[in-house]
Amino acid sequence: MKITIMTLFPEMIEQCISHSIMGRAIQNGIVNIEAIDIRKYSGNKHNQVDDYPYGGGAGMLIRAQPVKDCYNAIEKSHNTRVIYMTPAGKVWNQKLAEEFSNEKEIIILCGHYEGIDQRVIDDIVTDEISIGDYVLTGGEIAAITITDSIIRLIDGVLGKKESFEMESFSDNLLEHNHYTRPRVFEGREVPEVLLEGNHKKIEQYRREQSLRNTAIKRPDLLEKANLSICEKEYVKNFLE
Ligand code: 6GU
Repeated sequence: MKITIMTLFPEMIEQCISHSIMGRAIQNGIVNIEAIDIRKYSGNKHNQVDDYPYGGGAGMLIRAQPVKDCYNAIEKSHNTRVIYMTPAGKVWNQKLAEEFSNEKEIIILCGHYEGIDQRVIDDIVTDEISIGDYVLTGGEIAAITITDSIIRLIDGVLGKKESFEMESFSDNLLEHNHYTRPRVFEGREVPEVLLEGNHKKIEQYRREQSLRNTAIKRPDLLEKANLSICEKEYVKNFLE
């Protein structure tokens, strides 16, 4: 997969993606992530990309032309999806991450200042995405967030396939708790069932933990989760 990020702060992106699992996926050639500096397409010798808003008001806007020229410079297919990072977009979730992880190419546009001239958004953007109901100073951190959530779903990026088959949100349930050595840490013991080696019992215990965690921390998820009649009864123990 190729992800191209249009931004005024390419170093921010490059720094973040060069570590850990994203860094390794790039090294291994599984994904190709490129941050392009919109400022390179300013078209003037001061490298100025912003201007005052028509109609007045606070703040500056990114002009349409540098964004369009930057977009035109990207090698792409005719149907490449273009995501604009904006708090006014659709709120990102695991389902969207799964959907986008099947794309061959994605372009992400990061805004800054008060925004971008609407005409270039109307022209090139296919999807407007937010990462939650709060305001960030720019789209870069949001772009890195969605990029991470997409590429970890691509085959070969994580070690074992099961490492994301059994994780939070995969069935609208949160994960069970995890324990490693030592058996007793500052007086807190590892649950006995995990030490006994009965895999059926362990699986059952973990399922119950997962249901319990979801009922306590994110009861809103239970509606969409796929529960048996028994499990529906079980979670009632943890709901008010
Ligand atoms: Cl995508 N951008 C900005 N600037 N703020 C946000 C956001 C995006 N998502 C939530 N807040």
